[in-house]
Amino acid sequence: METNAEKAIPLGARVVKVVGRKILDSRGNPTVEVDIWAKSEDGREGFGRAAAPSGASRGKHEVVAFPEGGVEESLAMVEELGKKLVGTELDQKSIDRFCWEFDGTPDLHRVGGNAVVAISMAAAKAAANVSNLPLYRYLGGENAVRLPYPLGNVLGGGAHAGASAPDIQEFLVLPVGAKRIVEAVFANARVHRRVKELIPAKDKNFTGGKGDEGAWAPNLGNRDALEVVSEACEDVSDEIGFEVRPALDVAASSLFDGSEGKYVYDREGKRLDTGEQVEFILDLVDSYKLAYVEDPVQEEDFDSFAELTRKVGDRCLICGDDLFVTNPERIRKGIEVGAANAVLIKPNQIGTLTDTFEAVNLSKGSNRVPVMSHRSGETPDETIAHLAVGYGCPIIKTGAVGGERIAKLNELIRIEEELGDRGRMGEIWCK
Ligand code: 2PG
Ligand code: MG
Repeated sequence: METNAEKAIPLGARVVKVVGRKILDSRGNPTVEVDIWAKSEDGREGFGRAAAPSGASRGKHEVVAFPEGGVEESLAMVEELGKKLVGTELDQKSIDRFCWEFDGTPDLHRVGGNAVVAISMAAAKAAANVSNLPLYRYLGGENAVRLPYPLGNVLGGGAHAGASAPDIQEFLVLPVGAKRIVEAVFANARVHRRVKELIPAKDKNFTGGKGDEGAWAPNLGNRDALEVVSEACEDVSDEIGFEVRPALDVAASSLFDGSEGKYVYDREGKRLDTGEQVEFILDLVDSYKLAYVEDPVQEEDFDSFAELTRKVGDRCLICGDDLFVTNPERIRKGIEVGAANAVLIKPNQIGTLTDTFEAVNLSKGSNRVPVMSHRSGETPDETIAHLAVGYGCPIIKTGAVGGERIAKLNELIRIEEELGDRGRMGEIWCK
């Protein structure tokens, strides 16, 4: 599939101005926002603004978010790069290629991946704006009518919360039975609320604390946390009349101690070797009817990903985040060995929309579900909602509550409204 941006529809538009600025992310850290103005030959003006998110549990093979001098140095590079872009054609591939060439490093550490992704996304939004189309429609054309199922984080630990929270990073929910995005989004919010009501039975001192993504961060072990989330899913499924299933992001690279080759569960005082880790995950998948497990093993272990996919891939999505880092080369390697049946898509892991789109297409072409995703540090930027619809990703992982998370969810509700009768949910097969 080619997108309009890929086909480089001759907009006859050129970049007029590029401005970068430092803004706050949801953790209170600085990140980069970029504005791009453009104008077509017949005088149509366009504007695009995009901000980059930041991860806390970053994959080893991601591009580098900021240069050594941090956001300030990145912004100085954006100023220089932006001047060179002025007057050039507003064509996604050329702009993305130019960013790579200007940076000149294999991991974008000179300009910073976050600045590059903000430029790339702002360029797409400016082009959509010149074309007078919403971004999802500009990217995906007439066929962009499928809404993604929202995968929402309701309870969390790991690198996103304090030491007494669970070792597993994210306990998520996927409303697999929803017929509309608006139902799906409210189902997740309802589970989030129900989880809060259920926690005190297991954690008497729970004060309502949350982690980075708005998920509750109680003093609970992994199994207790899963009991709570799965009970909340059952309660809410009964109330609303369609199924919501539990899911996990184990973020296993954060647990892995490479020197010992063991997965260290600090809170529970457990150390598992690779075989035991795989057994542990297999048991959780069937005990809790998990719909999705992300990063069940560490980022270099393609073989264990393949083993898990072989064993439970018919009933559960096994998704690679740190494993693939949205990198086409690593996805190709995964395809060769049969690792994973879903691929997390985080544009800032790879730097540009051109690379992101290639990652999505490789995933789809190999029957892997592309899952568009936020980062733990976010802004109210809503671009990934459009990318999910425009690129036809059947799932979007973007939290359940919180301003920077609902910015994406509410945008999806608006897109669904705009699509009217043509809108449908995407196809996932872990139902
Ligand atoms: C993840 C993400 C998002 P981070 O591991 O999938 O939930 O976390 O952005 O910290 O990498
Ligand atoms: Mg992850």
